[in-house]
Amino acid sequence: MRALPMLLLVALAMPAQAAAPVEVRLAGGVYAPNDVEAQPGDAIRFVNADDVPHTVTSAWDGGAAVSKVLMPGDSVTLVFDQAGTYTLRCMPHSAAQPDGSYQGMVATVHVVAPASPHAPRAWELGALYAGLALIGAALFAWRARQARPGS
Ligand SMILES: [Cu+2]
Repeated sequence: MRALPMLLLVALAMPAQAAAPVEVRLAGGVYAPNDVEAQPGDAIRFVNADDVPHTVTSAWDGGAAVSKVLMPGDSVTLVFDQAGTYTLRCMPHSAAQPDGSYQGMVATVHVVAPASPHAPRAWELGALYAGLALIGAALFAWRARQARPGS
């Protein structure tokens, strides 16, 4: 029965799998894949593998907005720094809907921050500080004894 906790410890200690660079192909009038999960800082490469031009156009407002025309064979790499959900569309092959969404050649990128396996928990920090306080108290007591004349 002792093997089970050991196996769990090994599994917890395994480093997170490094994310492979994500490539989205624009082919057959669709983004493939059209639903991508990424972590903040990940780069996603969009490659036009079709024989007609497409665009990679952000369907959001703001500083990171992008619109890039990709001729056949062209590519563009976008880095997603902020967590969030991002909709990208091809301008000639998508259409705005009354509710503000888009139909047609559309891709969604979900940027999700991973839960850090190495972030210290509150009780670990507490134990660390308690240990440091004990060491400090022991040093203080030792110094006090050394300084006492005639001891
Ligand atoms: Cu297109």
